Amino acid sequence: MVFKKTVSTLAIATSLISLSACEEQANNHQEAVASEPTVQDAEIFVKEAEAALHESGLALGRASWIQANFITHDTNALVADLDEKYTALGVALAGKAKRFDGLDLPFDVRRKLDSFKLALTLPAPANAEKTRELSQIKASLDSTYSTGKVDMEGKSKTLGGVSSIIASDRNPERLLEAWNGWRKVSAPMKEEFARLTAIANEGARELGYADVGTMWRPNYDMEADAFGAEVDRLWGQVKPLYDALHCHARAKLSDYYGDRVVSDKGAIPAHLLGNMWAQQWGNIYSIVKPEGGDSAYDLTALLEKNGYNARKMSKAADDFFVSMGFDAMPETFWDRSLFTKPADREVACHASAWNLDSKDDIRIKMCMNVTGEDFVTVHHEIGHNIYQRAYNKQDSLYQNGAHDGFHEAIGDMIALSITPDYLQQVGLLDTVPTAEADTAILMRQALEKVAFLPFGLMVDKWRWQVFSGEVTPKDYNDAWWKLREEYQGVKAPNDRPDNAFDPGAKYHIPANVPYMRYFLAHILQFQFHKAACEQAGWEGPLHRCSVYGNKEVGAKFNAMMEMGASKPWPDALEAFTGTRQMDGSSVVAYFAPLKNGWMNRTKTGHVVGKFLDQI
Ligand code: X8Z
Ligand code: ZN
Repeated sequence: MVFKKTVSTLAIATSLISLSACEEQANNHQEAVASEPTVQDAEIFVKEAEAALHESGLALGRASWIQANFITHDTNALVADLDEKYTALGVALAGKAKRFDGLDLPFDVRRKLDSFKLALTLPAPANAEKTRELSQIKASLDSTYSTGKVDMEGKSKTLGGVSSIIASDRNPERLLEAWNGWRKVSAPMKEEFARLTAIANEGARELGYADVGTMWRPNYDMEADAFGAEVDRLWGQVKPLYDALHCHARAKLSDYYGDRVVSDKGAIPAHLLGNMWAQQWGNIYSIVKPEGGDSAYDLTALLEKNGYNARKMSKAADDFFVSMGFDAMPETFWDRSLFTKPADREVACHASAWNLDSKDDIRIKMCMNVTGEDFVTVHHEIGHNIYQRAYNKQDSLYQNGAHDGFHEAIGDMIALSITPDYLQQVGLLDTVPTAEADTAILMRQALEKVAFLPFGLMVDKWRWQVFSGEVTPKDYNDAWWKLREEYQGVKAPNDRPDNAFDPGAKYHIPANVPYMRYFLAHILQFQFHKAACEQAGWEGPLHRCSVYGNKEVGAKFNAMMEMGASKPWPDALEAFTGTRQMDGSSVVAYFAPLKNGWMNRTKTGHVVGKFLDQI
């Protein structure tokens, strides 16, 4: 995998030359050997196929970078073209890998062969026209999202524009207008999304899977059904915490807006939670803050006060990793990354991290604002870069996360160390607040992290239902809102139009990025954080622990990351945490002072966790 945009599972790799060369080599080889393949045949196949994918990665990688930084008709067409070739190569290799299915093989050969079968996020059938159509649809959905505009108040607004209204406005009508406006952008995506689903499912079936979802789930070193049960188990561990937060936030919103806008029973209308998708609720802190809530610092205000800009925020994230013993980002990172939204062209603003040469040409692409939220996000993105560089000595097929949830958890784990002590050390905070501020600090964190959990879970619950055919296009939107209510306790603020396709208003649906990784990352980052704090000998509450400057923790973290995807993920988890299971109890432990203290004492009489119950 030469190129990898970490928001995508697969290492995108393609080139026409290497496709035909590889096919030719594979065909010649097939003719040369008897019909019964040998271990040596498998080894040769894996080596050649891995090299072909690796080499061809450069072309699509560079084209995708240019397209994401300069979206035009032509850059979209170039990416569609290269993506088509990559998909055809991936499908051909996966098909050929099947030949070795029954063979007893060395561990690495088997692991790599299996990875060919699972590598494509969206496989195409072995049909040139459909492969082309799939790549064109992908490019079209992607650019529809990234260039979407909302006509509001006589102006044409970007997602950033309507998102900042949702984040800061408190007028329910204006919030509703921004919320509905952005969903007009996704309505026209529905037909293309349905067609994409049909083609990719056909591709998955040709590779021996029931559907695309059944092909996504075995990416976690376990059977598809076992993985479904695993995420439900993890959700069961953290659900009581979410229910308590939901109950509290709903009561506060109801007090603030009045019962006519928010009832203190049932689901919360989705436009009032400070985020376009109601996935993180930190922007309504001022409404839901606990007593003494102003004793916690406001990170946005601290950054503004101290003259931070996008580069300075990125430098702070880089410095954090350096303090733990990692090399600083290379010069090219600072020269080639995109840090702020350019005024004169269309770019894909959704934040991402890239590795263009599978060595150290690592970059981020963000439309950063000076906010606490983006400060955390830039740690998230640079965390991806740190992981990419840590595993760059691995074979190309192993240059990936232990699983995709690990990749999403690295930078987030570091951001959990942005504590008052740390902020004081780097000169952002004058005095460290006393323990009296803990409830407030934890509430801010819960609004970001705990609120996210059911959203992280339901997005792919929906997609799995769509891929399996349980939900058909006519029910796309209703099924989406059913899951939103069931897991998040969030409802559409008004009737949805017949043509609505609200899932498409969330980046990862038109961009085809699997989403369960973020749910897993929100479990894993707390597991990593707790393990790191234990390694550091920390004995206080977890939300006050920072591993800033701790080189021993850095070395151990690096040892896990260096493994890349070379071993099943429980091995990587064990290397850092000493345990082989994902476990939600670290989330629960982190928030225990909030849940067991203040949140449990307030608002008795409110119905906790009964979102659908309107009584
Ligand atoms: O997509 C992202 C990252 C890029 S991998 C910015 N995240 C999810 C989202 O924005 O929905 C991070 C948190 C969840
Ligand atoms: Zn990410």
